[in-house]
Amino acid sequence: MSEVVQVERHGDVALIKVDNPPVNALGLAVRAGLLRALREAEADAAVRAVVLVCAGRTFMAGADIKEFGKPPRAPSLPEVVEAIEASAKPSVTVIHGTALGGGLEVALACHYRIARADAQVGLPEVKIGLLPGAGGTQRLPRLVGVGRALDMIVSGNPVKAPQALEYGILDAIVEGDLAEAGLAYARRLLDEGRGPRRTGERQVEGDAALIAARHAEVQKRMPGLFSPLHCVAAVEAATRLPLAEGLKRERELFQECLASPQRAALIHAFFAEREAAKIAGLPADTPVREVRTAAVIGGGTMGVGIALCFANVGIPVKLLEVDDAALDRALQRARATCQASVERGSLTAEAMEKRLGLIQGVLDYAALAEVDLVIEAVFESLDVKRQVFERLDAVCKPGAILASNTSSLDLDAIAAFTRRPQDVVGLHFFSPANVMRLLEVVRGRETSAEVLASAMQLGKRLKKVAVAVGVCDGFVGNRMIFQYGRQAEFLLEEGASPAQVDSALRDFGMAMGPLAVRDLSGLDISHAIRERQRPGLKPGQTLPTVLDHLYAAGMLGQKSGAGFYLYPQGSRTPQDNPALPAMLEQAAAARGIARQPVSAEHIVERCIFALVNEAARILDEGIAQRASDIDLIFLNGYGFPAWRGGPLFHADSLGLDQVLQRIREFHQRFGAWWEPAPLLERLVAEGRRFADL
Ligand code: T1G
Repeated sequence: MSEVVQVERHGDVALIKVDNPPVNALGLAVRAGLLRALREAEADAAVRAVVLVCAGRTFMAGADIKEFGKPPRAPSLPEVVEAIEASAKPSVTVIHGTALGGGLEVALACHYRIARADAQVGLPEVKIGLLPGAGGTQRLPRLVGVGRALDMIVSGNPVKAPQALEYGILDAIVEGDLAEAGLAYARRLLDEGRGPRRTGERQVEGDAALIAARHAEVQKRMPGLFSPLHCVAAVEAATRLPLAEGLKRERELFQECLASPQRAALIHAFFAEREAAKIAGLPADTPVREVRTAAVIGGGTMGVGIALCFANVGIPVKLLEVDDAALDRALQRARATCQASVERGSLTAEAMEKRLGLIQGVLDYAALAEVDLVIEAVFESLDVKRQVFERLDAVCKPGAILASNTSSLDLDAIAAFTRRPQDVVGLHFFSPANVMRLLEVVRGRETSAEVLASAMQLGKRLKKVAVAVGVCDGFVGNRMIFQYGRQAEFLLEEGASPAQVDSALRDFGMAMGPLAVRDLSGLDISHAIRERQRPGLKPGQTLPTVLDHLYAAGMLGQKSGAGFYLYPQGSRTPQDNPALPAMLEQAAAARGIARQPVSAEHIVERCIFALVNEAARILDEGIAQRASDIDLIFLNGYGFPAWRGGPLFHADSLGLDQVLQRIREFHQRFGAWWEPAPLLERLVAEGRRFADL
């Protein structure tokens, strides 16, 4: 028997144990071992029942995602699953941790399912561009009905054991040793004379109206995504076809998803998230400082959002403001944010009070003397940051981590305001901080390995996607988005309207168009950043001037009711700004160009390739560790479509030779900003991709 699957005999019951760390993925060895163990049990007349358990921290968490895209190797998971269900001997599986994807499909083929109370079960395949391909779309509806099956399969979200018990996925919740619980359950089945109970033999009630409604909903809520609609089609097949044909249809739909470029992109994103936690030169066992208490300086939008990040995971946090009035406003904002979640039903009133109880308003820095970590979210001015960090340096205990939420200021300059630069790190949250998953962890020149490791661990604890970045203007995400936004403004002056630019990029898959984003964040902020950058411009790097016209007219975006768009009576729905065309004509005239129509394809190439070119520079400078880190930043902080894998995965998929050719053309037509990045030229010359770095 292979070591990843072992069999023990307990009287007339065969106990099959899967032991394939870290998550008991159903790789080839596990599939082959399971099938062998099943066949042996089937052939052994002395065996009357089978119990299946997993070692380690979790039940099987699915197929081995690393195998996708490679030639399939028998036995396939459907083959193993069908052998389990067809077995003439009753099988009991005991679930702990997370039974996901193929793991749950194996469990659904077992005749009885019991689980620990803290276990979860789910079919998350849709999140990686697939669908349950080993019977999940056919068996789950037979157990829980079409509606609940569609909820689980289309969302990909797991359900907790008590809910799974209520749904009929589980037969019992058990405690104690997994094997003993399974053996006792099997013993009871045998004593009661209960044999195999096959899910596949159950009928499922069709519901054409429900399926049609879900299909329409998926089309509306998940535009551009390929596999969700296939999930609906597979479940629909279960309502119409006998099991064997339904499984065949499921397999066809699964293969179509497997072949989709979206599957490759989404799996790239899955592994990128796990890769980002690995920092070159930082051993995995680097000691970390535990953050038992935190503090936030500044109760504005960001400060309150950050304070909620800590409270949401149970970390007590002090929120410091300058006076009572400001503090009251901040605490009210925190309450309003939680209240909105309560009204949405995603938070109970009791949980809200518990979280708010963890946020303590303070007015005096002395209150921060014992906290383990302080993060400031004050005004983006180096002078203001200096005042804050000098106070923190004087007050905070030795070993406290001093963090800045600055979005682009020089972290090394900030660290130099203290006598402990080794304890200073950047924690760049993205607004709204309690919602956006991305956290850029900015490593200063002096930041110690321990503080960096502590910050990365804190990021995971806050349920963020933490990506380590170096110090430069804008770090990684904002530095790239500066280029992206600049091209969007140039395109306006060249002839496009804001609506054309934004809809082209929304059609590409961006969550919001670049100009609507600028209006949301405030054109005063854009203007301040640009004025700060102006002295550093290189020869030939001209600036679009439409922003100057809007700024001069007091049009600062949503906050002033007008920017690239109009927002009448405080509406958040952009409308054409009638003052803009004249400004664009003036801007074009100043550049000596006549405005003319611009195609959506050109708009997308100018904006997306600007991201790619700047990312190549960032990689070359070592500001980001790897291309997939940059993809992760854009997937989790800037609304880049996950099904395209991120800007660099997307560039690789287009072919870097094509991308470089277009950048060279843009360099000819639009000048210095389009100087091709040397790394991009090297990769093309060597026939390599960003993924090969
Ligand atoms: N295959 C291969 N490796 C996996 C894996 C998987 N399914 N799941 C996790 N890993 C690796 C991961 O890369 C990391 O590796 C380590 O395990 C720990 O993971 C036919 C087609 C289970 C909730 O989508 O959701 O079944 O970085 O850091 O935070 O219908 O992993 O240590 O080298 O995430 O405790 C469906 C994906 C597959 C589940 C644990 N299953 N995994 O979270 O640990 S498709 C999934 C997770 C399928 C069938 C279909 C999570 C977790 P390394 P981790 P964690």
